[in-house]
Amino acid sequence: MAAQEEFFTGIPKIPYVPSAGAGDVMCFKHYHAEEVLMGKTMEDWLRFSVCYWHSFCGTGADPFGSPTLHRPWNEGTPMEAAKLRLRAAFEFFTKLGVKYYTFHDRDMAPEGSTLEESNRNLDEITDLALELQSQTGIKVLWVTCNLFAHPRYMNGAATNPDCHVLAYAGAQVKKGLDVAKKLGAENFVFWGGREGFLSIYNTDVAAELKHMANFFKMAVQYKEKIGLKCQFLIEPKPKEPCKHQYDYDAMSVIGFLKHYGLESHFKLNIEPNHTTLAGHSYEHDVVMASAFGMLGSVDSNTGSPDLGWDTDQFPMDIRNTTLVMKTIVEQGGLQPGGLNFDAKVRRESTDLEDLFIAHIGAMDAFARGLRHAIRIIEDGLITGMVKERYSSFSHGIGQKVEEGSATLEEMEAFITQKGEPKVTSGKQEKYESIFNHYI
Ligand code: XUL
Ligand code: CO
Repeated sequence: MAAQEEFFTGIPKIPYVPSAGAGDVMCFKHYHAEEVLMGKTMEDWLRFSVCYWHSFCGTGADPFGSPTLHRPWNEGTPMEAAKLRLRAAFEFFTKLGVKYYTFHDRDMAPEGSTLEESNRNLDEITDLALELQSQTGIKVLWVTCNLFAHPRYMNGAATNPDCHVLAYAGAQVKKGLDVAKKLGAENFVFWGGREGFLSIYNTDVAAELKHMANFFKMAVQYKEKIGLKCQFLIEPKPKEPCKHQYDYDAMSVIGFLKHYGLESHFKLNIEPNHTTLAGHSYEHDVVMASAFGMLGSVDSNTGSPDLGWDTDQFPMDIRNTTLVMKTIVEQGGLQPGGLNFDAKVRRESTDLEDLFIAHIGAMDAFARGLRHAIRIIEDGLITGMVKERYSSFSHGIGQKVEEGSATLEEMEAFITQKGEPKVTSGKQEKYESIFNHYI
């Protein structure tokens, strides 16, 4: 196949057609990249990114069946296919109008039989990535190292009981950080799929957590040494592939980072399908991470709450996207993070155009979420009601609690004087009705 060949023939650059009918799914009806809302373009609020592994390496294989997605870029030797895949990906990003992409080291270039060979493969493919980036202006939202697929990592990478394996992971991350610098990645993600345990009987949890923290400290040190400017992110997930993963959810990761003094070097990459696997509602970890000033990026996908595993579906639910965008707008945006579609088309969605339809639908779902969130925020009704609900903390004894200067003796004196508090309605249904008005 010639290098300049088109992979998505017959598909033009996706236009914005707000008047398009319900059946026209190959255009944006809500996402208008350059439209300015609350002082920022939609493109800057949303910072969409396409992920490489699902969209360009995914085959549709599952534990019960063979590949169903036969892609025209999977031809030739692994290195030839890696180059075709990269060209196909850049054609896709350009036609879709997305400025960012994300990848694991091993989905961009095949793993060799030694670290040196893997690194050479990565050098060769990232040379081409750099060329395509400068031709198109498309950038890397984040890079990550795959520290979970190779058999050597079956008992963990940074938490492996054998330091020889931890060292391999360290060497791999060193190269990953070099690649991040070479390609100007804006973030670097750590997702600890094998950092956890399957049996507590054979596991020294305290040792493993300390090793993981020290591993992160080595990464911070090397990042500073090479002058890499990107934001480090940890992606929580409670389970799968491990029975229990240490980065269980946003609060576990925040607690871990603070315990080991790493909180100023990391933020969180929240994936809502992981949040729901942890037993929380869709928006929970986005809200919690943001409350601590640690929401760095979002792996925008969804699960099926009626299933117990990570289905990585494209996010299409407007209520969910509205709640996520409300948090993002309230914190002033996600930069240098973004909304990365860590999502895969279904095994049964076998047409090449399904890749476009999925991304367009999800981008429109987030664009609608953004428009709704901005109406909610600009109207100020819900914000005003919440503010009023906490108004007792703006003066008197409440203000002292707010500032952290109150004592239990003062609480007692206050109650002795004021007696029993009045019950106040939480008005949940009123809030829900008002929220529904905007979507
Ligand atoms: C796994 C997952 C990963 C990370 C990057 O559930 O979400 O793809 O986003 O390793
Ligand atoms: Co993810």
